[in-house]
Amino acid sequence: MNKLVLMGVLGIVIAAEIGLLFVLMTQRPTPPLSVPVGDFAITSAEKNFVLLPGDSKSFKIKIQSVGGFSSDVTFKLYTPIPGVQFKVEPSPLKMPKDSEITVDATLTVLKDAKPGNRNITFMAVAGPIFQTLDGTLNIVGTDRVIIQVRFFDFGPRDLTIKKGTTITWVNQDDVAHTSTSDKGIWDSGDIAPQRSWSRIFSEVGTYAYHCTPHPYMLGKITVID
Ligand SMILES: [Cu+2]
Repeated sequence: MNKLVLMGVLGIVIAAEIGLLFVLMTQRPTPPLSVPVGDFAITSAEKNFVLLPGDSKSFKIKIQSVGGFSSDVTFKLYTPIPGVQFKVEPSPLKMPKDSEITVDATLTVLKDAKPGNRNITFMAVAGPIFQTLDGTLNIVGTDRVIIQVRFFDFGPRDLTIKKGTTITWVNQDDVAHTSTSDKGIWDSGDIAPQRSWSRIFSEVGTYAYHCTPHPYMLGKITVID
């Protein structure tokens, strides 16, 4: 009796597996609703942004369909940046053939975003095709900003701050580093491991600096009004 039940259960399991295998083998990927033909181009007059945490900036992106291209286009950042949001209205954008449409894009820097100057790449995607726009985003530091000295590097290496901001270099390496102005405006002297050094920047300008024991360690600070 037990043997019979066992064989029955085994039979059901095998049947179910054959069924599943059949479903898997006959299932084809759903074709996309529209496969884009041709290509498209995106341009923007504004590509370089200087924003404070909490700030938002609207700009225009122009999309042109080329060679009979018609598709839904969506937008995003090529590489997401923590604390940075990028939105385009409308989304998805419906691009008819031979059209040229200008959309409203908004770049938002959240309050907790880390200051620093970086590259930013905007991306428009239509199925397997995508186009990118390269720009820069300087998230401006105010009040107090920390530069981490770690792995023989300054982070951020390139930084924009408001006049009157205090920068603190925090040494997280196991060896001493310095923050030394290339023009001799300041010199921290040795900052021991796990120690820090601060300076207030009250004059507008661009300041290059380095680490004296490791001259390949380079940093830049831009002070704006
Ligand atoms: Cu160093």
